[in-house]
Amino acid sequence: MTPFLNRLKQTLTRARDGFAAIRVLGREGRPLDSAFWEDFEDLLIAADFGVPTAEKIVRGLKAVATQEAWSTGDQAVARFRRDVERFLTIDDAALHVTAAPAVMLVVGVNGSGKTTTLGKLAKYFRDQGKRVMLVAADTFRAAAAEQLAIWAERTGSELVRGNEGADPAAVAFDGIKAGTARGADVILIDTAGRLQTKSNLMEELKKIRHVIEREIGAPPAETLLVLDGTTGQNALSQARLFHEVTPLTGAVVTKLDSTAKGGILVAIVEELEIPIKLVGVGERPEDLGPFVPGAFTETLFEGSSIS
Ligand SMILES: Nc1nc2c(ncn2[C@@H]2O[C@H](COP(=O)(O)OP(=O)(O)OP(=O)(O)O)[C@@H](O)[C@H]2O)c(=O)[nH]1
Ligand SMILES: [Mg+2]
Repeated sequence: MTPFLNRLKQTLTRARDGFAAIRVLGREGRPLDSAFWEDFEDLLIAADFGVPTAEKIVRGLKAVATQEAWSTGDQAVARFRRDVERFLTIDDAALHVTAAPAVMLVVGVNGSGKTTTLGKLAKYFRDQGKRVMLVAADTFRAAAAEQLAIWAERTGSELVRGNEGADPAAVAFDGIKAGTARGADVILIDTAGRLQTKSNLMEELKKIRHVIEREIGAPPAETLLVLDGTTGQNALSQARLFHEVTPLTGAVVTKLDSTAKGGILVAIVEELEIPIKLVGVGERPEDLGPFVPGAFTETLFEGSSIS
C-alpha cells in the first residue's frame, strides 16, 4: 500500500464512525421491513449522502431485495457496500497532464483549501520531475500570494503574482505567458474564494477561463473545484454554482482527516456527475493524493463483518 493510502486509512476516522451505524445495522439480522428501510435511509442522511442520493440508494436496494428475495438486512448492507464503490468509480478520474503545458485552474469558496491544494499539487508534480509554475491570481488579499510564494519556495516551483487588487485575469495571462516561455510542464492557477460579491467572483472566473482558452487555444486541462468535505451538503450547492460558470473537470475534496463524513463524496459524484480526482487528508505537502474508490470504501467498511 502506498504511504498516501495508509495515511487515508489512518485519517478517515470520522467518516468511518459515520458508517459504523450502517455496519451495525447490517449485523442485527433484522428483517427487511419498512422500519429497516427507514432506519437505513436516516443513517445515510446522517452520513451526509443528502436526501436525494439516500432515497435513490434505498429505492435501488429495495428493488433488488424484491427481485432477489433477500430476507435480512445484512444482504442489503453488503450490496450497499458494493454500490458505494460502484457509484464512486466514474470514468476520467485521472488528472489530465498530457497538454504541454497543462494548465490547471483551481476554484472554490474561501477556506475550502484551494491554495493548500495547489501547493500540494506542486509538490506532487515536482516529485515527478515536472517543471511547475504557480500563478497567484487571487489578488483579493496580499496574504494569498504570500501563501502561494511559500509553497513555490518549498516545492522548487516558479511563481507569478500580481499586486493586491490587480486584475486576476491579467495575472493569469502573465502566468501562462511566463510558464510557456520557461518551459513549464504544469501551470497551476490559484483563484480567490471571495470577492465583494458572489457575482463578481463568478465574472472573474469567467474572465480567467476566457484568457486561458485564448492563450492556449483550448480549455484548461483541468478545472478543479476544491470542496471542504466538512461542510456537508453546502458543498453540493457550491459545486452546482461553479459548474455553471466554468465547466468542471473534477473535484478535490479536502479535510477528510477532519470531520468530513463519507457520504458527501457519493453525493458529489451522484448528483454532479463529476469525478473526484484528488482528496486532501491534512495540511502537510504529502497530504494529497489520487482518489481511489476501492480503498476509500474498504476503509469506511473496515472492521465490519462484511468487510
Ligand atoms: N485538516 C486539513 N486542513 C486543510 C486541508 N486542506 C486545507 N486545509 C486547511 O484549510 C485552511 C484553508 O486553506 P486554504 O488553502 O488557505 O484555503 P483557500 O481555499 O485557498 O482559501 P481562500 O484563499 O481564503 O479562498 C488552511 O488552514 C489549510 O491548512 C486538509 O486536507 N486537511
Ligand atoms: Mg487561497
